[in-house]
Amino acid sequence: MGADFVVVANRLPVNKQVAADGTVTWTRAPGGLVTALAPIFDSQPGAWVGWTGSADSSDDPHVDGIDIHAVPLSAREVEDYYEGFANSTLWPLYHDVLVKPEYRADWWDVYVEVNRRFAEAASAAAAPGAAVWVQDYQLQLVPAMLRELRPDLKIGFFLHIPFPPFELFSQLPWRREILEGLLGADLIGFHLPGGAQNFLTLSRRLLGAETSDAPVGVRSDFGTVRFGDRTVRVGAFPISIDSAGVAEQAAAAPVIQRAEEIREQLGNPKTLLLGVDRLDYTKGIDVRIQSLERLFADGRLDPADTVLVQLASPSRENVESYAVLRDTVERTVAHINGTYGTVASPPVRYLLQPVPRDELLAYFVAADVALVTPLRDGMNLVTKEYIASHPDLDGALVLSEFTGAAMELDAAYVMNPYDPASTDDAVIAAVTDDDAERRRRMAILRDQVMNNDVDQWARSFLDTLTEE
Ligand code: GDG
Repeated sequence: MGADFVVVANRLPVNKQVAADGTVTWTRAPGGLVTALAPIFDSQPGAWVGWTGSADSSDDPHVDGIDIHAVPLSAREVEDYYEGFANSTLWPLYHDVLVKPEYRADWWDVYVEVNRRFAEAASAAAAPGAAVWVQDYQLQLVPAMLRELRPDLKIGFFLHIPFPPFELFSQLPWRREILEGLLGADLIGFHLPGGAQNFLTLSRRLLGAETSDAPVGVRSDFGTVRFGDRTVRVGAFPISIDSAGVAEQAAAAPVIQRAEEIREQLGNPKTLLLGVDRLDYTKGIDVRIQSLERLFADGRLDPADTVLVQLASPSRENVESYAVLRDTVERTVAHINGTYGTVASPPVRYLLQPVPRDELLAYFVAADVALVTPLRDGMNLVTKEYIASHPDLDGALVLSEFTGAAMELDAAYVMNPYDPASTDDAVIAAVTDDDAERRRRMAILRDQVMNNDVDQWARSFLDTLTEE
């Protein structure tokens, strides 16, 4: 039989709970992608192919409404495919080589093997003629492998991270294989037209494929790559959030109350700055903390009435560059608190723990200014969640021009994270501009986020994939 709609992603959208008596139950994980696709799963039978997140596990999760197909990975495969090729080769290469990518043939071999296993699982899950949507950089070979097994399928691919220009991508020893893997799809989606444009250039220059010349638009004016006897479409589909859902959750009385409590617990500072990120070297956590230190040192901000809350969720802790980043951030935080704080009120509050969703929203509501300062980021959903949490138009957003979000949200206080003066000036403007200016900017940002939600993202991609 099989499903008419299949999502293939590195991770399954499930959480495991083990009761005291050992009984295991599975629930839908409340993540971005599963929320985005929930309406589509509700309207037709759908399957999801992915890994549970545990190595060497024979778990076979079941949840309501989605036919789950677990792809098992051994501990060695997690090391070589996930921590190795995906997160120590592709992730840094696609993020401007912020960390030196490692090119290892043994990792590549395992990446190929694991991609094949995902393709086989997808092939088994899909009904004849089904639409299959493959997600992200871990699975770039799946489209071609799946097409080989199942030429009857409509295959889409979406990349959640930036797609680099020719000059960077060409470093990859397996550059042709990756391009050919992606070209197994009927539609390849990127967040930004620039990523799509990079893909067209690479297909032309590295594969000699015939490609369209016209500029790629946003959800329109798709590019094309003529590859073998097929034409592959390439487009920009900027991802978003469940804007109305986030706005509603952020406006709930317990969240508002918790936001007030947070400010009180922090000593009711005049200015509450907020950073929320996975602890990742792309996110520019060090950029904002170093800016704060300069602003204190120059007397432009007063440490007595300014607090920065940095919520950092642990990420990829087995990868060396992440451990290095963690040390740098922790040393800088300690240095600022040691230099500018008092025992009772350190100006930086840093958490290295994931916080529950409602608690996170309360921080969004409480913060006067969100600091989103990545050195490179595909989109950045934290930006959009912060904006959706401010229906009263209070709040201000400092946003790096190197995020995908900056393309749509140029009414933010946009800064260049490589330029300390630009960073400091943006933070100061966001803190000190008068209410009218802050509200003017927030109104434009809100219009953009409330009118372009994740449902539009998913539907525009899938409608383009399935249209005749
Ligand atoms: C990749 C791309 C692209 C964070 N800490 C906690 C927590 N979060 C939530 C945020 C947000 C999500 O995690 C992070 O999304 P981002 O988009 O900001 O960043 P990545 O994880 O790097 O995502 C990125 C995205 O894919 C989608 O295409 O935008 O560019 O890198 O939703 O709120 N949630 C909870 N506790 C935390 O401590 N509950």
